[in-house]
Amino acid sequence: MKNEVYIALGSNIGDREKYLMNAIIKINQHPSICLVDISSIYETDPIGYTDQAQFLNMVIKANVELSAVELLFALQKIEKELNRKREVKWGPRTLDLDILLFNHENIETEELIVPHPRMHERAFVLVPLYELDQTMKLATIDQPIKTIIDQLHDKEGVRIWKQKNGVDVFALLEN
Ligand code: A4P
Ligand code: MG
Repeated sequence: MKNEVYIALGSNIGDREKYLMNAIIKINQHPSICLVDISSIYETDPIGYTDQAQFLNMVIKANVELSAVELLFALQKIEKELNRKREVKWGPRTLDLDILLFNHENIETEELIVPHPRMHERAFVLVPLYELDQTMKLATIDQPIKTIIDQLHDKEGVRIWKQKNGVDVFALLEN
């Protein structure tokens, strides 16, 4: 059982890059998760609850030998280990790990909705996702990602912060 997944990472408290990197290290150390690819890191204006600091966001691709809900629990454990507290909905966080896609499955349970219900309206998710797969179509909308990004108002709020081929990021994948 090998499942192909995309996970969104976000941080806007403390050493944001360190939280993202530590999350990737922990994800990659999980015995049932194999990291396949990572996007560049983007600095993004906050969406939803806007009175908070800018985020760093990125997307990773992985193969997992877990069910979707097992993956959710593994990611929530990592969020907790990296000081995530749940206070304000959509508010500041050291680390947010959201499952964007799980194969091509549609999942709707109390604890998990996949594809992530707000991903198609968020440039901070779609821009890094597009970097990983330019041919992908979002099943929910049946449009290429590029077409959706071009129509999004918040895309100006998403700026490259560290290019993927920066030494630091590649060093992670080689471990
Ligand atoms: N849950 C349901 N579906 C999923 C899924 N696909 N992946 C449930 C992960 N979790 C999922 O999440 C609440 C509940 O969602 C979980 O218990 C899980 O069972 P949470 O992380 O505890 O709470 P939250 O972060 O307030 O909600 P959520 O849904 O993660 O928030 P969003 O919608 O991701 O918004 N602006 C910028 N620029 N960058 C950001 O990263 N993030 C948010 C958070 C708002 N604004 C942002 C950013
Ligand atoms: Mg979340």
